[in-house]
Amino acid sequence: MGEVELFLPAASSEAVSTDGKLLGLIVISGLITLLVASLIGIFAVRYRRGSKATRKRLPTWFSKDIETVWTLATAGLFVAIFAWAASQDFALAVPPARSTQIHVVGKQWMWKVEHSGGQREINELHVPAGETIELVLNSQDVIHSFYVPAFRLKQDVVPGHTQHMRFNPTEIGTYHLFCAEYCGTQHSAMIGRVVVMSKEDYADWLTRQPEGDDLQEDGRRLFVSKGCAGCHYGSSKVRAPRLAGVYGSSVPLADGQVVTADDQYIRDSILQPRRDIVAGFEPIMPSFAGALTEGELVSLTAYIRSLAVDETAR
Ligand code: HEC
Ligand SMILES: [Cu+2]
Repeated sequence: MGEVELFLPAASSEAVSTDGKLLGLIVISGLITLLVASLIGIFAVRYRRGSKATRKRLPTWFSKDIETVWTLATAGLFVAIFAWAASQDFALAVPPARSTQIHVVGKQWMWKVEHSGGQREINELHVPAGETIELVLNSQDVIHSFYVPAFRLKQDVVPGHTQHMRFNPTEIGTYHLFCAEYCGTQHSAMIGRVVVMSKEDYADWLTRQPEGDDLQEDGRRLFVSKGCAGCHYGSSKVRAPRLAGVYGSSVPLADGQVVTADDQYIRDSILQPRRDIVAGFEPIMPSFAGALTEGELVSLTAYIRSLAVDETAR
């Protein structure tokens, strides 16, 4: 970082596979260019005006066959390249069995990061090498784009949507972080750095951060202070669904649909409660749009997620 680099470092396994694809494309196009250029050269010399080369007409079926073969060959090549690249993209989209989840909120004009232990940082992201990292991205205002060239990864962050971005950092070091979507006058200042550390250094770094409440604890407090508990705790007189075990389950809705309660669903339930009404309940939950910051939503979701695991926390 700092000096001008000709070749970007490849600091994640995704970077290695992306570079592989790029190299593959360059080699294939290079070989084809070479083939076409040399044929042009050879034919230009061989059939130049006045040369004694035979110029007999070929039967039409022959040129038709050649035409068919090379059309099919190039089409096949394109499909093969597509399948190769798509399979790698699909592999990226599959949630890993185990990952370190880190929440990132983009806002004009900074990246706010929250580790699951409650550690917070701004325009910096510390991650351990050799683990699958899953970033859960949200935007508080406009469209931003989380871009780490050394990982060859870029993810648009659209307000109202929860985006996931996964990578396996491999090389210890410090790398550029950019916002790659014009998001207002200070867009160009929305830059930061990603610090890839060894597992031990990362664990050490986490303990050295100022004690913040962890996200679950933060969420539990908000759940009470924002009035959610008044309806959702078992002792309430209002009929509202219990939230223990909801996260990750299939929720039947009043309109007959069944949806999976993931981050996006929890978020929509809080911000647009009228959209997905749980079957058997009245649509009495008020919308909390504008009343909660992105960070608070992240904490509330973390709390509701923790209820799925810990049944005693009702
Ligand atoms: C006035 C009572 C009331 C308040 C306050 C309230 N809720 Fe609700 N909530 C409900 C009811 C009733 C439902 C079921 C009907 C629906 O889906 O809108 C519900 C549904 C939900 C669901 C979907 C549950 C499921 O089983 O799929 C979530 C998640 C949720 N609320 C979270 C919250 C959070 C977080 C807060 C505080 C920020 C909150 N609620 C505040 C009454 C309330
Ligand atoms: Cu931005």
